[in-house]
Amino acid sequence: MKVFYSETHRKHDPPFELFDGGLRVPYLENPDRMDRILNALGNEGWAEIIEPTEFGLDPIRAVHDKDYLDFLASCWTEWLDSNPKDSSVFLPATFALRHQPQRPNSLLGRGGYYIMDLSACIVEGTYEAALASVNCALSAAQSIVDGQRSSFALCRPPGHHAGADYAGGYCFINNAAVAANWLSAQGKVAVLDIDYHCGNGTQDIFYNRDDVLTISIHADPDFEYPSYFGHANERGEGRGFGFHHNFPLSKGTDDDSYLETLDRAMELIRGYAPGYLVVSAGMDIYADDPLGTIKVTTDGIREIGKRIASLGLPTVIAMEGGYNNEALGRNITAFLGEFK
Ligand code: SP5
Ligand code: ZN
Repeated sequence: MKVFYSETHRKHDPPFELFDGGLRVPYLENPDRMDRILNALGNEGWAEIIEPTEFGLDPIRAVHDKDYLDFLASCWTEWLDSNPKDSSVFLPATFALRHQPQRPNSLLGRGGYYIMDLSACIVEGTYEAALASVNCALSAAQSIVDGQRSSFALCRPPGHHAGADYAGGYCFINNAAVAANWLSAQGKVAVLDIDYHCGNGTQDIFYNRDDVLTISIHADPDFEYPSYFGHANERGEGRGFGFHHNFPLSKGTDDDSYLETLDRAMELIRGYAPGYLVVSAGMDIYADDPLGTIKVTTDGIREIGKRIASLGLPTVIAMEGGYNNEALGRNITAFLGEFK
């Protein structure tokens, strides 16, 4: 299996994020995650690690707002120019609420306008890393159009919380959405998001579209991040109505009940009959994930892979979350091994 991966992710290495109550904790979405996965893939023998192709900004601009991308590009130098007392990361201190705010000019104002929470820390190399990450997803998409059955985009930073004009949840550019939108020029696309958290950015980006079916299986937003998206009654809008589905799960969901939900999601994909599938593959569904509350085992993850692979669709698998670094390698190889 082709695995698209760039070392550039190492330039995005924020020293901390802020948890509930403002606790500074070491950044969970860290470069070591990739090392664990690369190590495990190296031991398998079927993974061919490939540098991504540079696709330029056009396919990214087709999904993301230009002003938002400009903000990501210039944020760090503007931050340093503002002589902050502590320049270790850029994070906003205010957040734009529901009332259609006007876009402010100040850097901190734009931060609160474009960033959803206190995990999407921007450092010097964030934009460059996010571009390399989305190029991995686009390269994987290109490879399946060229005839690969399935390819893995080993994306870091992840993407599924990033909307057309906002960052959040460790995500800046929505890798899976950019790949899905790029593939949609070739035929109908389904996006299946199995990360533990609702793929709110992907949901948002395709909410009004019927040419990309989006499905997310995740912890119920009634108790879990991202809180404001991911309820079962969010079904799409306009011509997109009926083309988005959320499957909220309760705490403690085990393999059997996860797989029952997956089967329902897969029935919807079969009914839609897409030409391509993009899987947002977060491994934070794992029982011992530090951010998770559900109880899917490594064997469960293998079975999830097997069932998704049985759809027989040309598939891009894009890396999303998963924060038990020690288990990340074996969980990803269990999942991907069913597609190889
Ligand atoms: C891509 C991805 O998986 N992003 C997830 C971002 C989730 N951030 C939520 C942080 C919530 C902090 N709560 C800590 C409770 C730890 N027990
Ligand atoms: Zn997640």
